[in-house]
Amino acid sequence: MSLNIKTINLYRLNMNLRNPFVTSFGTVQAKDFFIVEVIDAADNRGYGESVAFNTPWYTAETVETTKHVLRDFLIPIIQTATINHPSEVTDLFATIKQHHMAKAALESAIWDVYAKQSKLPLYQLLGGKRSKIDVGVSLGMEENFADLLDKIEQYNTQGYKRIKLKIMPGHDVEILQQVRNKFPKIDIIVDANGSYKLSDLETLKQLDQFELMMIEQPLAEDALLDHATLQKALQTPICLDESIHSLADVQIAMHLGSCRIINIKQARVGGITEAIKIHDYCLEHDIPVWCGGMLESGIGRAHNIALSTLSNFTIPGDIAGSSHYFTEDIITPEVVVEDGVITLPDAPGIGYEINQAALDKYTVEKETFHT
Ligand code: OSB
Ligand code: MG
Repeated sequence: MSLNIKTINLYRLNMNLRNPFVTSFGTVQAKDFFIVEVIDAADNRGYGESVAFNTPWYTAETVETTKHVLRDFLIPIIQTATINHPSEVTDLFATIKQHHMAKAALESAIWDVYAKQSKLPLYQLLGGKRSKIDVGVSLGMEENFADLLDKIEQYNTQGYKRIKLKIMPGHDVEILQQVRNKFPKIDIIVDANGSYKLSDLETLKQLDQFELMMIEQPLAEDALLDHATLQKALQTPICLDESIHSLADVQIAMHLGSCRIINIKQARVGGITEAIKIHDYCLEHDIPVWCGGMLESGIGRAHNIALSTLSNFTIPGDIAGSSHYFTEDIITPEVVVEDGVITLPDAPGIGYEINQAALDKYTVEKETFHT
């Protein structure tokens, strides 16, 4: 039976983060993004979120490219297609190259509406067997180092299972030395967002002394060969984030020895179907994975939470509670983290209701498409 999608709504939202999020590539404060709403003939509503920023500093996509590709290419494909299962959507989009974040926003909404039609929680439909996931938090850089130490203390006390810290050249060894002096035992990931070069090898080697869980994306997005050289010189496992756009990228990285761990962001790999393929491949090849984040609102977060119930997500993801990011989220209930654990809601689909008043309040543009 076909999904029978009748309407697609594209909402553009502006939501401010409670705190500016500072990384080596820039600062995010005002979030400008899209929510895709897919409505079927029985008025089931599925939701997805686009995660690209206004500037192409994380990867190449932006809010404007997302809008262009959704309106002019991806939505028209869905308007004329007959879809029997959400896993068909990736193939339907194959004539459109890259633009994975735009694809994922629509694909994940179609998974949600299908789960609602099937009256199943999305995580169960995806094959998740556990209803609780362990989570960690990703902390941006702070101008004042004492503030960073306070935040680490605060999130550690709240029970987050591990802390991720952003590093960049000139903002690394000394900072980690002080963090380790104060917190000798906590689990730490560092994320460079591609800010180092292989010529920084001597600095990167010094990070081995801090017994980090991993170094995330030390080198540039396309530097798979250099990552392989670096991994051979380091004890600390490398995890790739920006470099991984597909299962094929994972296969190349593993063939070269570019990393030992994969950060899966469904939005970066074009949606849930590709994310599951990567998960399954990594499970088969003994490569641990974890779920990354893009400072999403509750809708994108709910998809990340559902995906994280799959068995090879053995490392806590970057999935903090709603209140870490926003004063008010657009879902209800909001995402709550208790002792570093999120309990999955058991309602059909993403399992969280839309907070319609909040969605309306943050919407600055809305466009409707019919099939
Ligand atoms: O590199 O993982 C990253 C946020 C925006 C863009 C890239 C990254 C991040 C984070 C925060 O580290 C993850 C989150 O809390 O959503
Ligand atoms: Mg990262």
